[in-house]
Amino acid sequence: MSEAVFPVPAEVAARALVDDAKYQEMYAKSVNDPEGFWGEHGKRIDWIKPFTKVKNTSYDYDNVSIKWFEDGTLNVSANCVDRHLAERGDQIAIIWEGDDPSEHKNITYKELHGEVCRFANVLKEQGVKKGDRVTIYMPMIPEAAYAMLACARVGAVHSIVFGGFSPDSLAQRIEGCSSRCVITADEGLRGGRKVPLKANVDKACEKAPVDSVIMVKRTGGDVDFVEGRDVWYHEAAAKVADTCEPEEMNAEDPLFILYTSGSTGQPKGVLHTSGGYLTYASMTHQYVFDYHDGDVYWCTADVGWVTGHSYIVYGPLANGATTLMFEGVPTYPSPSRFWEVCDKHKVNIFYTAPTAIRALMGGGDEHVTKTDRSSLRLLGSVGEPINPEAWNWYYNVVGEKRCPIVDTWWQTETGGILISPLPGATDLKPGSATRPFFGVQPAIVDAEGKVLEGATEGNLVITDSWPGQMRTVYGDHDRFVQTYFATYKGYYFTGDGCRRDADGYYWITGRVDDVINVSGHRMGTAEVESALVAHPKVSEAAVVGYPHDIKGQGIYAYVTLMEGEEPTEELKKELVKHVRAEIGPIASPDLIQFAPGLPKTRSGKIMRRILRKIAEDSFDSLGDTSTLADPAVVDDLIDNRQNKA
Ligand code: 6R9
Repeated sequence: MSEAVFPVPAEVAARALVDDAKYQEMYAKSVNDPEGFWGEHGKRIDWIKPFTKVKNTSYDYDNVSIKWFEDGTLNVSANCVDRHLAERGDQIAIIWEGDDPSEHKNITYKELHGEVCRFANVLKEQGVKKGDRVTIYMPMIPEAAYAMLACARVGAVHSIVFGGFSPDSLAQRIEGCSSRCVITADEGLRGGRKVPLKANVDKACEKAPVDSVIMVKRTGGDVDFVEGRDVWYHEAAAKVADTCEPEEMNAEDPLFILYTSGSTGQPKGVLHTSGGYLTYASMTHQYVFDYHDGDVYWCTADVGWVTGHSYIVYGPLANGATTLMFEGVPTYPSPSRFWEVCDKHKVNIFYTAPTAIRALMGGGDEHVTKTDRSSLRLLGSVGEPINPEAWNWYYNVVGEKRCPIVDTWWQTETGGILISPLPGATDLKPGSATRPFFGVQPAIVDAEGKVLEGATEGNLVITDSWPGQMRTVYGDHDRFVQTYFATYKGYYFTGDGCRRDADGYYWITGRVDDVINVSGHRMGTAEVESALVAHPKVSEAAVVGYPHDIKGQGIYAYVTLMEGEEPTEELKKELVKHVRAEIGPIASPDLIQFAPGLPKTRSGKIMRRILRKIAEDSFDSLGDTSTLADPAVVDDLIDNRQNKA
């Protein structure tokens, strides 16, 4: 097979932290002697009481337990803020770029320290203590980062809920970890449109009451104010000191919970702890992005997703970096926005998602080429497999063939990047996440769990722990074990399919479970189905993903109506609205097909394989349908398919 290979450019190699020989050497040490390797690299962060134990982890099905640096103590916010004050107090920590191009703000490390301390003191005044859970439902404004770091400072565990989730989803997540405090803003601002964050919090709190709601003023829009519960942040902050002693935390004390979708049931609260997570986030940020002092780094994610946690806030700030935080969207006020922001702030490292690249690619090259972009040195991609067409456009047009692309594969569960090129060490192949990071041991297994060697394809597992790995599902360790360690005993199962080529490069082929990836957002088909059947006119629903030009995958819903209900276009619209209200706009079905019956086995199991094929418009290879209870339903589904070419 002839595939394009892009060797490491000489200028990139010249300044890079590691070349290929160094990568090989460090990787070998990291897997042959993890204790020695991580014992050394664990020192990259500041410990209050240094650890003496490095790794204590077991993937044994009967005793899954993951601990790193377990007797060390530290404070994550002190690592991200205080420890930089002496050397880089006046350096910019956060560049904030508003939704409207006329608004931006630079926050130095010294200023960040004052802001985080104030926020921490406000939390304390609201009775938030070490170990308490705090839900954050915020727009992309600096206060979101202050709030995260303030939680870390007082030892509270934050749970961020993306602003695109509905009040019901928010309520579920507040309840799921019994948060007593919610931090929000009056309204968010995205692409010139207002997002009613506080109104959503009010609705959520009808179902999941909390003791306090701290509200940051962003737009000044009209909001309700509940006496005794609500606090304006600016009023509370004016009354507290701008210093606050950081709480001494154990390495294994929880840092945050982040809800994410799986193949079954409701979203899981992925729990990350302090020492190992921060070590791993900061180390991957430095090496994968080849971050050097003075670089300006921009990750376009939202802090509501794990990418925002690890690569806007914790990783970069632990490294004393300058990190850019963007409130808006790629296409507002024009499809040149990303590149205008790169020029305005002289961005060197730019990290975004394939869905954004595809959307901008569709808008035409002139929106890119009319900007300068000469500051750019490195490009990154995350969230889903990047198709070679988008990769080439990103490389040729955006990066002008100068900038390597790091295609970083990882998950909410992994805390940080597991498979990615290192700019100075790895030749690139468009569409491949290439090679494992230090300490990461991927393997490919067949359906029975047999490890496959050499060039092969199968399911991706990781055979041993790394410091950034999630520790448990909040409040449900058994679910953690069943979800990740039961399918292939002795291994962490990623849920992704993967191919390994003759050079040992990894190519992620997408999820092999019932999780779909819509614009880089993870969505459980079961969640969308349960939202649909909650509608009074719906009797049954089955949801699958189908290939979508911009989103990667679109949501295709097969819906069986209650006896006597009319299958109208109006009802389709109503169902879309209903799902948006139940879960949030990100879960809106793209296509709905009314199905008098769903293809089921005689034992009543829906045959999703068939539904996926029909949704893909490739039904001539449906495979064996002989086990269906009523094979005739398939013909009706094909005749009425919604994704006809
Ligand atoms: C960081 C993040 C995780 C799932 C993951 C995989 C897909 C992410 C990818 C990628 C191919 C990449 N994914 N990065 N697939 N190449 N570079 O996205 O976390 O939201 O938990 O999603 O996303 O399928 O399993 P999360």
